[in-house]
Amino acid sequence: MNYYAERRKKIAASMSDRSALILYSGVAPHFSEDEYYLFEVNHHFHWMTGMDRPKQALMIRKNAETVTEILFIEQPDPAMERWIGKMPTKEQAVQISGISDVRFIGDMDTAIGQAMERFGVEQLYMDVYRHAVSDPADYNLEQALRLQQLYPAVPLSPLRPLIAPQRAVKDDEELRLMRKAGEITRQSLEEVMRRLRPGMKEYQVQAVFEGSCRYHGAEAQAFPTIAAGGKNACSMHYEENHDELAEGSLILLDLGAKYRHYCSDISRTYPVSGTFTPRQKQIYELVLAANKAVAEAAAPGIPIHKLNEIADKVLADGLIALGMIEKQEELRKYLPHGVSHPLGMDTHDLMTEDGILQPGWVITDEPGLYIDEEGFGIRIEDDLLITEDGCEVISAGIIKEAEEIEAFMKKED
Ligand SMILES: [Mn+2]
Repeated sequence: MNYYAERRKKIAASMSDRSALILYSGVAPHFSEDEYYLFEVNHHFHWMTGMDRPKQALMIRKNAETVTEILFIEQPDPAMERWIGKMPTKEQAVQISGISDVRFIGDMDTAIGQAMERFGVEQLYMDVYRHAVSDPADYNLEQALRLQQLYPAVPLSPLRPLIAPQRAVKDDEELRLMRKAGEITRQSLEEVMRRLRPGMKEYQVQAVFEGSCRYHGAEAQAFPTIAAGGKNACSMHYEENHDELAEGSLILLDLGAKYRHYCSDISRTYPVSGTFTPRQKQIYELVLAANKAVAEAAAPGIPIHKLNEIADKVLADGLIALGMIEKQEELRKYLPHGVSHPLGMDTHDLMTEDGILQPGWVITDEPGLYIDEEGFGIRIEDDLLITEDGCEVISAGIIKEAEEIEAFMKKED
């Protein structure tokens, strides 16, 4: 079975009659002089083809229930291969993607012309996503603007609403990669616990984690590593990681390996000296209880935002009992963020508009409490796979009980 063929079948099923989908893998943005940023393949393109090189494209045409697929790749060029290594051949592209009609990218515009004129395409689907108004257009958006100018009578529709509900549900191959990303993250967090000491710099903790991820086969980090000691944990997106870790303090780590384009997103909070103080443990246990309550509640049919209420209730009740707040509304003082988001190729992955959990979705479970006045913050984040009757904590192997963490750090001393 070819997973990519199965995925394309789902997208084609939701395309209208007499329509075409055109999707490019993209190009690496320019950095400076003769350098380019690392190439990141368009995630929809990779999801639909399994290919991950620049200057490739996919065209799907649908006409009276007949679906035609063409994959375009760069023509292998021996002179270029001397510099960059072997380029995939047509045969390899057929093998990976399951698309039998593979052509060279130089022939793409001819194929577009034929589709538009000869086959009377009346609807065009492209990736026209824009995150912020101020962002420069990415490659697919540029191409959409170009084709819109060439074919002003053919309406352009965003691909995103078709693909988002499908990408939210992970198939077996995606789950295999996500479990592997999670496993590398577990191994690398254990390496961090082995080496964590007072006096280390936050960036050294980051280096231990990231070096271990690469050592175990991850190609990149899922997102910039947060290694926030002490009060730095109270800044939600602290990424500077340049401070020294003090004796008796906590370090909040929010990080994850990326394995073959799939992300893991985990937070753990460790005592730098190997043991939690009673006060740290008190707050830690409260966050852990909220983390477990969310995993307990996550199930098909529940809207993802409902998980916020579940975490908030546990945390607010706890803080009220500790006399830190008087009513639930005051919780925001200690918890400014939501507790869950979908996870996949994107760290904040795609989902349906209603956000109602379905089997096959992978979401995070990340409550936290940030006590600025006491100089520490705690977040515990797991990744959950929604199953038929609840969820599976796919990061269950990454220890999180306070006693387990203390025992692990002691043993490794
Ligand atoms: Mn997260």
